[in-house]
Amino acid sequence: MKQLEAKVNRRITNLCKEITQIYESHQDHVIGKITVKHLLGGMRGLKAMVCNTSFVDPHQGLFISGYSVAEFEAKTPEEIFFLLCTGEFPNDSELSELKEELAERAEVPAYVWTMLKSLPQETHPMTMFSMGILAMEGESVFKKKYLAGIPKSDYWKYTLKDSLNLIAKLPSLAAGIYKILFMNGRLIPPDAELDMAGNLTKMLGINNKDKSFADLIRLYLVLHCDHEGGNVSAFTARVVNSALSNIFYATSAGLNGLAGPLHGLANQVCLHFITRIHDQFGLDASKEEVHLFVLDTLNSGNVIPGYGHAVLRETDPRFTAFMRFGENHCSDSPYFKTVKKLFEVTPPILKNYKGGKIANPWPNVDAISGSLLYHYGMTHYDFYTVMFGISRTLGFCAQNIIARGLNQPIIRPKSITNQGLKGLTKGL
Ligand code: HAX
Repeated sequence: MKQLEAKVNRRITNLCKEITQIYESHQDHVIGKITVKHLLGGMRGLKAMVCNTSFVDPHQGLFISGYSVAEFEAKTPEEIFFLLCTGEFPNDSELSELKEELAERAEVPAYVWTMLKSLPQETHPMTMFSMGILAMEGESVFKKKYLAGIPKSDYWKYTLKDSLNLIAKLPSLAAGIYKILFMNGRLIPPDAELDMAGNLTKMLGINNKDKSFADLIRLYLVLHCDHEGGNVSAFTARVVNSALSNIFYATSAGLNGLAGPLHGLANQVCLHFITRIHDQFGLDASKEEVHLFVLDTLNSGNVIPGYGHAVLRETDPRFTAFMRFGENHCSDSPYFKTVKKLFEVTPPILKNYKGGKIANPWPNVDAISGSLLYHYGMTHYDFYTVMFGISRTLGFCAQNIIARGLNQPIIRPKSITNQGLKGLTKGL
C-alpha cells in the first residue's frame, strides 16, 4: 500500500493547497442562487458540494481526472480505483502492489456467511450485500484508531486501509450471495493469482468458457465506478462518512440508496421491462410492438426504466460503451436486440411526452447493462444492482478517503418549514 498511500498523500496535499487558496481569497464569493424550485425539487442542479474523483458533463458524460469513458473503458477496476484516488493511472509496480494488497485481504469472515445463509431465500441480493458489508463494520481499523485518539490528519490513512479491506472482499461477497440464492450454495474461493474482474467471473461460476464474459465483467466493474458526488448513493455515503462513521457504515448506507428503482435498481427493472415485452409479443418483438409497449407504460403512469437522468442531457457514454460491446459479442441476442429497438423508439416518444417536460429523453447506463449479463447466462436479474454496487464502492471509497484527507466537516444543510418559506418569499 506504500505507493498508493504516497500518491494519495500527494494528491490530498495538492487539493488542500488549492482549496486553502480558493477559500482564503473567495470564501464569500457567490457562485449561484438557491431558488424555491431547488428546495422543493430534490436540490437538482444546485452546486452545493465539491467532489474531485469524477465529474459528469451533461453532454459528454463521465470524466475521471479528465479521462472520458472512451479513454478509460479498457482499463481494469484496480487501475480505475487508483485513478479515482490519486488522479493518475498506476504504473506497473503500483498496480501489482495494489493487486497483491487486495489478494491478501480477500477472505470474507465466516460470520458473514453464517448470517447470510440464515436469511430467508426471498431476501433481495442488495439487502444481503448491504448487510454483509455492515456486518464487517467491526473490522474497521479507522474505528479502533479513532477511539485510540489518532490525530485528524491521519484519518484518511485508516479510511484508505478500511477501503482496501472492504474492496478486496466484494467479489467474494457478491459471488457468494449469488451462489447462496441462485445456485447450489457452494462457494468458490478467490484465487490470489486473479484480479478483481477475473476472480468475480470465476467465483460466480456462470460462464467460464466464453472469455468475453470475463471482459464484460471487467467492463461492468469499470463503467459503474463513480458518477461525481451528488447522486443518491455517493451523496449518502459522503453524508454518513462525514459523521466519521467508518467506510463500512458509509458504503452500506450508500448501497441502500443504490437499491432504489430510480437509481441503481433501474438495471434490474430494465431487464424485467424487456422480459415483459417478450412475454407479450415474443422474443422477436417488432419495433412497432416495442413502441406500443412504451406508450402503454407511460399511459399507465410509469417511467421508462433506463431513460432520463438528473444531470445527463445526451445518451450516456457508458450506454454507448456497452452498445459497442453488445455489437461485438452478442448482436444476435434477443435481449440486446430489444434494447436496440427501445433505443430507436423511446427517445422520440419521451421528447414529446408531458409537453416536453422530460429533461433528458436519452438512455442511461441501466438501459443496456443487464441485457448483456442476461445473454451470458446471468438470468437472475435481481442480482444486477449488486454488480453495480461492487463497482460503485470504488467511488464511495475514493470520495471518502479524499474527504477525510481534506478534513471536510460534517455535512449538515439547513432545512426550513413551509412557514419559513412563506416568510422568505413574502412581499416578492
Ligand atoms: N419515463 C417517464 N417519465 C420520466 C422519465 C422516464 N424515463 N424520466 C423523467 N420522467 C418524468 C419525471 O418522472 C418527471 O415527472 P413528474 O414531474 O410528473 O414527476 C418529469 O419527467 C421531469 O423529470 P426530469 O427532470 O426529466 O428528471 P428527474 O431529474 O426528475 O429524474 C430520473 C431523473 C433518472 C429519476 C428519471 O429520469 C427517471 O425516473 N428515469 C427512469 C429510471 C432510471 O432509469 N433511473 C436510473 C438513472 C441513472 C442512475 O442513477 N443509475 O443508477
